[in-house]
Amino acid sequence: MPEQADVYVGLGSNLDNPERHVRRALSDLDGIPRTECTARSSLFASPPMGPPDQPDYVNAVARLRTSLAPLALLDALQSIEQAHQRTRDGQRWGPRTLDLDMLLYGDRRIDGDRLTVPHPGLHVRAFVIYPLLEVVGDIDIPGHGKLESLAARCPRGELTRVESA
Ligand code: ROI
Repeated sequence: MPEQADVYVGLGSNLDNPERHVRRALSDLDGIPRTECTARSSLFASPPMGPPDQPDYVNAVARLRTSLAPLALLDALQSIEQAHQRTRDGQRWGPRTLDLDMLLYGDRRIDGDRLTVPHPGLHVRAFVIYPLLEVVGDIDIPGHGKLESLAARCPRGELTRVESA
């Protein structure tokens, strides 16, 4: 059996029935080869970070158990985004049908051309920190310390639960 890792993925959508995109993506994650979705957070609504002239987001976090290597998993996440009509030609930080961000891959730190892990925005984004806390409880985020202390420095703001896990 190849080595397995727990991976946390952040999901976000704010176009074309965002809640449906997030729910379908959660089941798509379970269909990735050599990968199982072992937990997920509630769904949360959050105002956009970035340009304010776009709809609110639906966000969630999933935990995957996988034996895929980080870049093979990234390929799989990007093909799910594409299957959700995700385009990458819009404005920076503009609206999107589906965003799948690899937040954590075990306790690894990765700094490559295609992938940075822990995700560079993780420690300042309420819409990532609070759903992640729901799934994992308090853990150490490589390079940033305990998740609980990141939460203490990052107010929940207008993040609201739209559906419980
Ligand atoms: N803002 C919120 N609230 N949720 C997101 O998932 C999200 N994703 C993004 C940017 C555009 C940074 N803003 C976001 O990529």
